[in-house]
Amino acid sequence: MTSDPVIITAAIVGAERSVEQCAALPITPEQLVDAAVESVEAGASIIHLHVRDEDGQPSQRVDIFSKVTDLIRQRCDAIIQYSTGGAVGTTTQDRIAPLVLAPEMGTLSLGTLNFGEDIFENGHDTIIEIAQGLRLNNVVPEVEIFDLGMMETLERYLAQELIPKKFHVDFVLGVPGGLSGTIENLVTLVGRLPKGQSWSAAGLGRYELPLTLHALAMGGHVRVGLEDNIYYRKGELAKSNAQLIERVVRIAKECDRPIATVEQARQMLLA
Ligand code: KMH
Ligand code: ZN
Repeated sequence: MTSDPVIITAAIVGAERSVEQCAALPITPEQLVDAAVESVEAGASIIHLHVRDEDGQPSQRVDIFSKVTDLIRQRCDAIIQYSTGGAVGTTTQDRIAPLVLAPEMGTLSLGTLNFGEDIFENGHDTIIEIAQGLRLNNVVPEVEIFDLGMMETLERYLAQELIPKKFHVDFVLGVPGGLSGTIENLVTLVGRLPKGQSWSAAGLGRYELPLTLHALAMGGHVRVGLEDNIYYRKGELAKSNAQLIERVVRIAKECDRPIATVEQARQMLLA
C-alpha cells in the first residue's frame, strides 16, 4: 500500500440538500466560509464550492462566488474548486459564469445521467462549452465521473484533445441513476485510468465511508462532505463538514497515509 499523502476535498454544501434535512448545512456566505475554514483546519486542502442565494437556493451568481472566495482566502489557504454542475436544470451559461473569477479548479461532468428523479444534463455541446470556459480561464478541471460510460467519453475526448491534458478525476458514485459506490465499481474505474492519473473517490450517502476506506487503500484521494452525505453513521446526522473530514484524517493516519497540505496538493494536481 502506498504511503503517499492523501488529498482531502471537502464538498461542503452542494445543491440538493436543505437545512430541513440537515441543520449543519452551510447556506449563507458566512456559513460557507466558516465551513470551508473549519474543513481546511480539519485536513481538507480542496474546497469543492457551490453557493446559495439569499433565499437559500442553489445559485451560480458570480457575485456570491466572488464574495465567498474572497472571504475564504482572507482566512485560510485552500484550493478552491468551483462547481460547474450547479443544480439540475441550471443553464450552461450560468454554470460557466463563475469561471471568470479564475478559481484554481473547476468541475467538468462528462455525460448526462438520471439524477434521482431529475436529469443532470451534460450533452456533448455542454461539455465542450464548459471545457472551453475552464481552458479560457486557466482553470484545472476536475473531471467528474458518475458512470462507466463517462470513462469511455474521457478516453475518447482525450484522444480527440477536447479536454485539457492536465486534469484530476473524481469518481462520484452512488447517484441513483449513476454507478453505485461498490468496491468492484471503483476498482473497474481506477483500472481504466491512464497510468499515473490522479483520482479521488466521492461516495454518496452510505457509500461515503466504504469508498473512503478503499480509496485510501488503493492510493487514491478522497472527497467527503455534506454535499455527498449528511449522515455521520446510519440514523445519525453529521454535526458538521469538519466532523466528516476528521474521521477521514484519523483513518488515513492509521493507514500510513499522511494528509496532504494545500501546497502538496497544489504540487500534485496543479503544478
Ligand atoms: N448538483 C449536481 C447536479 C458538480 O458539482 O460539478 C451536480 C454536481 C456536480 O454537484
Ligand atoms: Zn458538486
